[in-house]
Amino acid sequence: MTVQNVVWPLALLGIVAVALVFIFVISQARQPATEQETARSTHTAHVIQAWFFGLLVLGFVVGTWLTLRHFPIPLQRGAPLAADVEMDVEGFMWGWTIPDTPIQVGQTVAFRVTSKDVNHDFAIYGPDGNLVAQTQAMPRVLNKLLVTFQQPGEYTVQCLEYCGVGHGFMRTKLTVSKHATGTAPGGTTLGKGGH
Ligand SMILES: [Cu+2]
Repeated sequence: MTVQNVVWPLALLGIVAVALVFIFVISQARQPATEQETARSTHTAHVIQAWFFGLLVLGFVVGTWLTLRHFPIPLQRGAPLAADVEMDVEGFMWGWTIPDTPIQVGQTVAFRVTSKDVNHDFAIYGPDGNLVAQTQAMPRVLNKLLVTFQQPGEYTVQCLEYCGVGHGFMRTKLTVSKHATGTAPGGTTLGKGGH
């Protein structure tokens, strides 16, 4: 299950919860309170506010730590700087020019990404539908993206930067094959790689 599939029901639940709080508050509205009641409820409100903001700050601190402590992620930390394969990628309205170089599991590919016209975003989704890596494709700029392919299958390249009416169709496939027999360690291809 992708993260998005978890997040949107949670967001929906959150919206419903906020709506229920509003409905509750409106349903509790009645005649103006006496001075004593007002003083008491003001004090209570201050205490609740202090706790609420305290917990909110604590939540942000803990949430930030939980989500950022993985960085730099092991793939980036341990990735070899030398690539097994180099591929020149060019985005254009609306498609991708990518060489037909065979890729095998375990190989590190250096994508040298640029654009022919406007800004695009070169994003690679794995066979499971999860985002593997992405970088901007910009005219007159060369961005290098190192990706070590961990699983075989069909990867989808999709533009992630809105670039006009054809943006949604700006996708193509990358096939990553299993280790072919007769492949030397380090990824030197002896066979055709079952493309
Ligand atoms: Cu686009």
